[in-house]
Amino acid sequence: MTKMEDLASPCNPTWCAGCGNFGIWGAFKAAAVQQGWDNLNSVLVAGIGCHGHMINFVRLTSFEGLHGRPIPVATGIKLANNKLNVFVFTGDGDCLGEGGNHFIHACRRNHDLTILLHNNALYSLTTGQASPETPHGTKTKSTPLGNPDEPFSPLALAIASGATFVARGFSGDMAKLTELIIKANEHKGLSVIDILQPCTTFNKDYTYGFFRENTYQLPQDYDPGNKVKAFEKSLEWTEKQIPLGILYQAEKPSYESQITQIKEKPLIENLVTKRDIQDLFKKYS
Ligand SMILES: Cc1ncc(C[n+]2csc(CCOP(=O)(O)OP(=O)(O)O)c2C)c(N)n1
Ligand code: SF4
Repeated sequence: MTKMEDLASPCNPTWCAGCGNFGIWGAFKAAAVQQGWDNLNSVLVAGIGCHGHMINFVRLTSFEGLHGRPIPVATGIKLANNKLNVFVFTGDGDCLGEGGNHFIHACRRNHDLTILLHNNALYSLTTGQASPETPHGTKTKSTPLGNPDEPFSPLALAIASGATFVARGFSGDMAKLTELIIKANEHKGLSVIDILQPCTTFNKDYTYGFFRENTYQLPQDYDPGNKVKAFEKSLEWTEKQIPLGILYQAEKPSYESQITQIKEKPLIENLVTKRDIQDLFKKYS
């Protein structure tokens, strides 16, 4: 059993007042308590950015990778011990810019990971430059005349690349986000939650008010098994028409479930034995 106090870290959050990362932090901890995630059954991996500080504020086993590289680290952890719940905390810059290649191939391989994509549409830690999610025309420090690039939908990319659980949450609705995090972790395969996360310091467009006014929950009768419909939904981003919830879910063998060497038991439960490999060297030299 995990209690809220077990997750309390000696470090107090350093995020700015009102930052959306607080909501993600609260939702993740609530999910951990409900599900009993602890140091023996779960690992958190983060990239570099404001989002990455998350692992300093939750007392669970964690690893902060290089910028853009939390997914390959998480993949390695999952392959070494496929019994673990492995959570990736990543930013839109980290996951879709620097780490875009890793994201695509993790989706394609359907690795059994839960990716929490803190999407504030900026590179915030480095003081608000344009990211792959910044709207066209937005003035930032790196685009003082207006962003000439178009953003893309991370959820459309995830569906097209082969992810099998694709959802969107809002950090301002912790209760719903907690549910999504639990469902994403229960899903066997690559789960991604695009989390709309206000950056109160640098993003003056994507505010709590903007998201409250412009998002809606997918209705009860929405069928997440319909891939074409899900793709259509993933491209919806207009006034009052930003869908929240599980857009797409499919059952497909995860990468890990197909690796025969870890079918019986995790890699780390195998005994390490010493072998003389001199004959091999001779054979191939
Ligand atoms: C290889 C590398 N490139 C660039 C940086 C500088 N850098 C650190 S954080 C960051 C942006 C992070 O943006 P995002 O992933 O969106 O996270 P946020 O801060 O918005 O949560 C950059 C460019 C770095 N640390 N390493
Ligand atoms: S800069 Fe933005 S994302 Fe970073 S802690 Fe402050 S409000 Fe949050």
